[in-house]
Amino acid sequence: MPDGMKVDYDGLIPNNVGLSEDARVRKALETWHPGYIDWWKDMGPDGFQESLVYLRTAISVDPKGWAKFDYVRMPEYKWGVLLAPQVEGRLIGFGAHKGEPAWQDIPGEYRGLLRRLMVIQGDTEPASVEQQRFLGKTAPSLYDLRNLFQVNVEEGRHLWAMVYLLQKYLGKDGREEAEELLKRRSGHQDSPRMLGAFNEETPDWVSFFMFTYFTDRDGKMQLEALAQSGFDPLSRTCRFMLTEEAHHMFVGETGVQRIIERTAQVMKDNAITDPNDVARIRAHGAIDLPALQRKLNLHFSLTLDLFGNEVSTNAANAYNSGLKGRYREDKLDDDHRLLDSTYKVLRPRDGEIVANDVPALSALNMRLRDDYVVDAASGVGRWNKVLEKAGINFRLTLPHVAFNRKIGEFSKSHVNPDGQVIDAATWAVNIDRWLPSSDDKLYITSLMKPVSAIGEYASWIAPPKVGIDNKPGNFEYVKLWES
Ligand code: BYC
Ligand code: FE
Ligand code: FE
Repeated sequence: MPDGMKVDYDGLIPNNVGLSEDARVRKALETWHPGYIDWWKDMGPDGFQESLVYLRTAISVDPKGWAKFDYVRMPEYKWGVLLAPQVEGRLIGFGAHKGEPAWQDIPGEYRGLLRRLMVIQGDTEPASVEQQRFLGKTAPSLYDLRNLFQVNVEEGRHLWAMVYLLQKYLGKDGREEAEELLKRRSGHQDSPRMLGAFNEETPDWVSFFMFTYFTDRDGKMQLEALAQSGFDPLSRTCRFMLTEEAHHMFVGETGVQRIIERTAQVMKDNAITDPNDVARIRAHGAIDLPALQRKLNLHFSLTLDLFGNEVSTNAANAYNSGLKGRYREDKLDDDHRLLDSTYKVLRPRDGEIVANDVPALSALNMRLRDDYVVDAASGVGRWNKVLEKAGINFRLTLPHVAFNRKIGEFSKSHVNPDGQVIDAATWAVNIDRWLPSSDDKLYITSLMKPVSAIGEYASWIAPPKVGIDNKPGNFEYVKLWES
């Protein structure tokens, strides 16, 4: 294994950043550790802390094989500090410092900006664990239960990733932020998590799969943008986090796909040809496609809010300073400064949606969101392939980006999923057709019964085609009680 890829497992905190020779940061992290474990026990998966879970743990940062699988009790998971190997001679790729050597330390003038970016990133990670805290109690199978917990422990590790950077590079300020990250709570009235979508509920497994498909994908896009950072330790951290993120989105994509497969099977077995024949589909314990579309509409629109305002001086500053780039900045072919270019931003004007040219630097949130929508559409296409093959006359679609928005240009407009600006009355009459209705919620909640026998799956979801780590679908992915 090449140097810099191996992880040191000797101390309390597995790492490839030389913690054993860095007494100050090691001590800071060891001091933070008990509070983290308390947080995990209080706010992590409820009721499964003693179960043995078949989890992957990183043992190297080599993208070709960094994981080892074994049964682990979650509080004993090896949360480590893992950075992608340093690239010799890496240069800053964009903004005012383009072409200068990447920073190994934080330039004094950028402490505030970077602190904010790292704290916001860090805040989302424990937030998602809090949102998913009760889902274990209603898992549709041991396979899905294990996937939930894998996602949860890795989001915990992502918090560690940001806390390490805060503690190492921002001294006392960083230590205070690290403490605060353990204090805020998703959905809490007085000390909520920082971004809107992370204070929403993830009340059931359909939402969990939509969340890991759509919202973890915002994680991917933001991490890709931060992986371009001129602050090299942040870039390296995000590059390794991205290798974990792929699994989270896989869980979401295949989860939704398996719901569709099951619904298609139920329709076929019972000669139901109309996808809107909700009563009959539900009578067989499957999830009707219109309800699935409404869940999709909700989670897609909530996630779009995470890109911030379409026009943002924060984003312009972060780019100009070389701290946060565009999606795949290093693959783009332009001047990487954006001082003279423009970008199209969608806005409501007199009841229409128009595209205005604005300075490209200030439109970077819009641009990242556009890249996100393209990325998110690809999986929807794969879901529709399943419907096409099954001969079902229904297609899932992404709603218009202006639909159901709370942040940005459209936060004060009502726009339907097709992208037409409508009045408040029309919105109110149709909302149950476009977003999960109380009827959907009641029905989906009624399906959320745990299935914990080895190899069995709930009525509303098909088994996976292949299991995890080449294990079959009927592998004991979680030993609920030690035998
Ligand atoms: N909710 O200039 P603007 C993940 C605030 S997900 C509440 O447009 P900016 C994960 C904003 O803070 C990835 N407030 O903002 C996924 C600002 O407040 P201040 C997380 C919001 O900075 C699943 C003000 O409005 N990582 O990893 O251009 C599971 C003006 O806004 C929201 C990141 O987001 C909101 N949605 O853009 C687990 C990367 N949006 O400063 C994990 C780091 C905006 O004026 N963050 N505001 O008081 C950023 O790059 C940026 O902060 C944002 C916002 C893109 C989020
Ligand atoms: Fe994460
Ligand atoms: Fe994630």
